Amino acid sequence: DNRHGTLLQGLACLLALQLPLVSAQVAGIEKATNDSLLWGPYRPNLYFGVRPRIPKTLMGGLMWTRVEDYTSVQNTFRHTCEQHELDGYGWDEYDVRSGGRQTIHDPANHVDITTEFIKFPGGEHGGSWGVRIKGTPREDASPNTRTTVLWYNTLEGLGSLEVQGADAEETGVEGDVVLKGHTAELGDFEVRVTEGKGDHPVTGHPSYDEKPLDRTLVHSGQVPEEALWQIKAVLFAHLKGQIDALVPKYGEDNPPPPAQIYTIQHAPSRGNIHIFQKVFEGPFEFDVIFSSGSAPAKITSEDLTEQIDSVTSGFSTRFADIFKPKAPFLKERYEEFSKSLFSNLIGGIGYFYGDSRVDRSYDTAYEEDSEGFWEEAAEARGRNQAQFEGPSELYTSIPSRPFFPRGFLWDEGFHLLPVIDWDADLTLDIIKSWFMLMDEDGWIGREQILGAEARSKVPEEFQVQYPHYANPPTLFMVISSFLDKLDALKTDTSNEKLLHEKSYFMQLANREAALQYLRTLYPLLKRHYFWFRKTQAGDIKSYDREAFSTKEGYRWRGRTPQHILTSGLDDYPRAQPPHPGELHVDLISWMGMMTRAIQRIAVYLDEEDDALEFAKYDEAITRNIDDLHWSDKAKTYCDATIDDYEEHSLVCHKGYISLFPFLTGLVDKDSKRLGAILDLIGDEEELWSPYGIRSLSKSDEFYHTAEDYWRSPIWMNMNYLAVANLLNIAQQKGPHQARAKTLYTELRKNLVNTVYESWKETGFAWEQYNPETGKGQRTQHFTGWTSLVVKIMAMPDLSGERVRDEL
Ligand code: 6A9
Repeated sequence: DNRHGTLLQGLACLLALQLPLVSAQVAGIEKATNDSLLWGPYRPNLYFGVRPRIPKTLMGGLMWTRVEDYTSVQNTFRHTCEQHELDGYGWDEYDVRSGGRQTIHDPANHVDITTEFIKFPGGEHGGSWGVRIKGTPREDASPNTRTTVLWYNTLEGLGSLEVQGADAEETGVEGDVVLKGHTAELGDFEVRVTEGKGDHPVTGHPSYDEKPLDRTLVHSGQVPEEALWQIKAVLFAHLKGQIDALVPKYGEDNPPPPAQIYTIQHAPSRGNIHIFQKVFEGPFEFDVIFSSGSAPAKITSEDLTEQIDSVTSGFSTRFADIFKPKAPFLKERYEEFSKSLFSNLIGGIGYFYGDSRVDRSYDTAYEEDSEGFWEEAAEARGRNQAQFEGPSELYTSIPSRPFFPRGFLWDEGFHLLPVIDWDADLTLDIIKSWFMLMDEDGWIGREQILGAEARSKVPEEFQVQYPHYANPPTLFMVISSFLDKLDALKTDTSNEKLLHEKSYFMQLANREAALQYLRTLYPLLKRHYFWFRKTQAGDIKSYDREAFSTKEGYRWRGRTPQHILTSGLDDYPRAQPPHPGELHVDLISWMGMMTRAIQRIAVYLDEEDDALEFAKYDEAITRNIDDLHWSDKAKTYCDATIDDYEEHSLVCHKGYISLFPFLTGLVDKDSKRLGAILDLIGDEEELWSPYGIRSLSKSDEFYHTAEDYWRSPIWMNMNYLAVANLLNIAQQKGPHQARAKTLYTELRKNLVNTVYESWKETGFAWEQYNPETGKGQRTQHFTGWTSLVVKIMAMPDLSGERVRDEL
């Protein structure tokens, strides 16, 4: 009837009113999160470089060198992070939202440099920022060590950049220099390079009048865009021109001193590249301040001073709340260590933009379905069928600033496990960025080498990505962690820790925002999941066993006799020779982890049919892990292959591979295999070492052989999974609880000490650790998954010792 009708109409009105309200709130959350993440040291390949998360835009960077002789400048000129040239560098404290402090120890230049980077919210264009650059001569430096410091800004794409009020007729600028600019995304802005503090060399050379060193030199120019990231080469060419002009003027036997000769021509104007140079003698300090035109006020050096203090103390408080190391790591030094590792992880986050090389030939050899497939595939790769694709963008953290400053898919899932405890919104943004790279089929490239600058670091033969190559789906672990947090918040609103973190958990604290995020992501997750099932399926028809009626068996594509790079465990020993019928136990385990994660999301989103389907796969995968991969003889999980008699046979090399069902959380506390798994972990003749779990058993024939990359060394990502799963077993009543507790306690202690001792000794985190000596090895400054030790320190102490000796 009528009354009923109006009521319903009224209700509809209310709903209509309410819905946009909710989404406006969600949109507000998104804007706030985007604004505070817009700027950052998002060029982690540089010692210090800043840019916004905008494709073609304003960038900045820092360069320096000692200038005391004519010859060493080539080798001591710093810009991009390189291995083995510094005594340690990185963020002691860093928060993506507010900023932090980096310290750089440069022995060859006899100087320590700090970069204190601070963000200032406000206005319509993502706010302002400032960086304070300080140089302190090292102990061994002579008191008049001369340092040349260069700051530069470049502009890609449309917009303008012009030095304001500087006179090219002068010999430099006294006081601050201001660069005015405009782009569509950033609006109007200025970059101010302050006069700063410090003495300048007075050389007494007759050229000094022409080239005095007590002011800031500015050189502006217009160069092709491809040249912008190669600024060092551009600058060196320019300096050479300067030297060629200056030297003849004063004669070969009386050239201007190095501090003077290595200076740019003062020529401020407009252009897409602006270099600012200062020459100091002894300690120095100056600021570079970006003020957004739409922000209420320009930022001053005083603002910067004030904020540096408050950001530092804010960071420490939050850090103590979230990651305070638990016993036995109570000494102050562990907290400092933990802060540094974590800060380097999030201080290493970068924004990348550019094209990439993909081979989309779908060459039949890439089906890898015949014997000898790897030779055919190698030939197909040799036919160079790659094309440029994109450009695309990626917001991600990276394994290592000097060596691999770019995104790696399975590394990223590990990176985000600590990051999500600190800043859930940031984490969700990074996950989204990765899933946006997915193609129509559901593929995401394993290694993201976007643009010419990123490519310049990678040998040609490693640049091409193939759309049938996978990499472990670790981002699903992070999504599970997000759901854990949502659940914890729902059941325990008094959970102080989560509430404290609320400001960085807007999508968590706001249920509607969380659901909306998951709903948007879900189709992509599904596409990726089904891409895996289809493209990495194993050929289990050949296994003539009833239990294998379901198709759950998997094989990594892209293997060669010596490597399965796609598995992430590059040279781990596998079946020989490769066979198209082989099945990989690590892959089926990843599939199990992924299936459980996506099933949980489906339940969350009330996708009931999907949830039922995933539950079926989960059951079959769990069963087939045992049926296809458990060896009664070796008492461990193994890869499978087809032997000479065309029969299913197991290939057992004890090590990380054998632990995979356990590492991915698929082995229940009551499993009858759990005892054997714990035996393997704890056996000193097999995987156990005083420094962590070895990648391959000491008793395996391939231990320490060939490249010895994943054939003995201790890797922190796998050890993290081991310690986390031991903890899980240790916290539930069950037949193996006590054993798990002991192993957990010992392993946790060993891992932390290994990374800590090496960090203390060398100043760096390393890619892996030696199982015999505990020393860090391979890539230096590997601040990627090695940072998981931050989470390990914050895990509970289950030792039960009332009074224990602190380490
Ligand atoms: C080749 C060399 C200047 C190898 O951490 C990234 C990856 C891991 O995903 C993988 O599991 N690392 C591990 O086995 C490093 C891979 C680096 C490849 C770069 C080019 C650069 O030469």
